[in-house]
Amino acid sequence: MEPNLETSIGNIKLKTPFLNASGCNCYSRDDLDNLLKSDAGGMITKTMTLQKRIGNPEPRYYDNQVLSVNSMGLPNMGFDYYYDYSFQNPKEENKPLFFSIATMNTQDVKTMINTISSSTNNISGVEFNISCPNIVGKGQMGYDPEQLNSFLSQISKTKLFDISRNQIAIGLKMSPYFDKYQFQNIADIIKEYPRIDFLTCINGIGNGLVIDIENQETVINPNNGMGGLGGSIVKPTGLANVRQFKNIFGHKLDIIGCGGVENGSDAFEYILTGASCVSVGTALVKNSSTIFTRLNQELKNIMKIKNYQKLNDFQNSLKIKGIKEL
Ligand code: RRO
Repeated sequence: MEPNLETSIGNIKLKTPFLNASGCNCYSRDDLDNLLKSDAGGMITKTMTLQKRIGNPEPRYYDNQVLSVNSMGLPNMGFDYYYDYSFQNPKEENKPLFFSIATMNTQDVKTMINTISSSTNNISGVEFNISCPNIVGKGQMGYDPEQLNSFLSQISKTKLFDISRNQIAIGLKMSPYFDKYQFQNIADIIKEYPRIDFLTCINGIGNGLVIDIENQETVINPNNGMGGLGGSIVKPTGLANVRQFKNIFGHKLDIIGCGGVENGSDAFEYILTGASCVSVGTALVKNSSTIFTRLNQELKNIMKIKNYQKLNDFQNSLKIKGIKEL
């Protein structure tokens, strides 16, 4: 029998665990239509602000065999554009559509989520991006626990948080953390908001510097040539972040693994570590949305070899070397 790849984010069901990572191939209607037609299990928009933004000067994205670096600066078409698009994608017929929402301006966030709350028919989830590494003059909320708590406290009083989990999943796009105590500190805040269904771990590792040695210059222009890192070099950090938050939260929320997923075995690793879904960033930009067909097949092939019928047969079952199971 063919392995079954069905999974869920909160109470939202997906046919396969793969989504695009926000920011990757999801800026325009054409991009979103390509995702809609693809074999991804779900799709998410570019992080949006209330008003359209053009973002940082180019060149602002670069990739090679092992990494990507970007300082896009949140270019997006503005909330109304994506909200209008959502009406082309009725929930029952198509794949779940998630909205990625920028969190720089809480008043604007409230305006956006009030509109979403007035008609949730076409939107299956909202992911608040608390971790953009590239906004000039703004640190990441993900690294500022007080600011995060104040933001969550305000938005948790809006209508969005009263909508049933069956209608809409609510999540956070997380910064990458590196110190053991950071995980617990951030989790202690998130625990206070039990309506949060999912965390997406991780956004790019901020402010990396990639150099073109031939020209002795940076490969991108904004932010003194520094930007968020993605691609296969960030996979160990992504996996560790999924693991740490899964250890803390258990079944209380779902985790979407993100960072360096290029093939089925990368996805297998994330699910083994505790992820329910896996998003694809750099590898999607390098290929196109047809990558999802290959990823589904490769994950199924691994499951067949290992005799797993469904994701739950191995999800969150990572063993620690040298420790015997009881
Ligand atoms: O647009 C960007 O510069 C950007 C965003 Br909002 C983000 O969340 N992560 C990233 O690597 N780039």
